[in-house]
Amino acid sequence: MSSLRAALAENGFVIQRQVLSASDLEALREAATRTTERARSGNWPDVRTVGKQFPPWPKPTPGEPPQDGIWGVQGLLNPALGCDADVFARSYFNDKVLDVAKALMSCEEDGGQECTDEDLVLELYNMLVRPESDFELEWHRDDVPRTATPEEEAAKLGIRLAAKEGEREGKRVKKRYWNTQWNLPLYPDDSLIVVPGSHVRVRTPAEREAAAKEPNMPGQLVVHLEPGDVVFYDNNILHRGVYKADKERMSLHGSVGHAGGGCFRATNVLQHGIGKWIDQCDFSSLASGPGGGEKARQRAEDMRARLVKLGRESGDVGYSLTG
Ligand SMILES: O=C(O)CCC(=O)C(=O)O
Repeated sequence: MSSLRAALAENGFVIQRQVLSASDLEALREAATRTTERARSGNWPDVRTVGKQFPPWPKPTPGEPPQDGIWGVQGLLNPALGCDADVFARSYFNDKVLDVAKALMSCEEDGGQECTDEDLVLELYNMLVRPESDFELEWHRDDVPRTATPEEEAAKLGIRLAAKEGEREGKRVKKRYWNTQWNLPLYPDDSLIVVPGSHVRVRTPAEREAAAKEPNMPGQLVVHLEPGDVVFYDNNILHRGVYKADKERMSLHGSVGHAGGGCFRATNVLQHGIGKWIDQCDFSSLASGPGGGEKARQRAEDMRARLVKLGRESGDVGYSLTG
């Protein structure tokens, strides 16, 4: 498991192949298809609308398809999705996903501690879907605005700028991960593009000067995933999404936190409006069925309780980025 951490530290992402069984995948595709249709037709309030990259996204008028279509569905654990929320919950709390997340948030070196179930905080579970017209995101880091100076960027990334005049390369002060984020596609997926290693350095002059949607960023890598693969990534890696209207996409987009991070993640998580319904979640379906049991249900409840506590302690969190 420390090899996962080493790969994340080096590249800013790590891929695990085939974490879902064929029957999990089948059930998820059915739930995801129903949920996407509901959202496309204007019958789900929390969507990512085409043309807008960051929250808050406008709410559709109930029953009317959002004008320019959608590229994401928010709130897969929201109980208003009925039994589809149970299917999504089973995948969010899947041991194969959470075991990797725990490994990535552990810090066994330098007297640090292993991350256990008791540290986990429920965060986001959304789905990124095929838009009905081609759409691209700008290059970004989730928590650092484009306008950040190299000094501000270095501070956000937890790196030190080299002291020598003219040298911009940052050297990371050992980073402790207080959250991890993943994409788990249900169809072959190559929408996510990253610049490997960019999570531990400030942008180069070429990256700063590049067009917001530069199609050929130096060193960029298209992340190719098969259904049931999962990529975990540092959400401050330089990345973007490119979406084609004629290519099916349903990618489960999750994140989980470590309670030790305190309010550090509050804005990133709560800006998505999850606080409005998280109290109403019911994870009792996890007490039975494949991979389930009382322990799984209790872990989910405890993760939810840690998020509710975070929300209570954080107050008004605002938004990470605009646009
Ligand atoms: O579509 C993707 O995989 C990337 C999405 C993304 O960059 C974001 O949500 O900030």
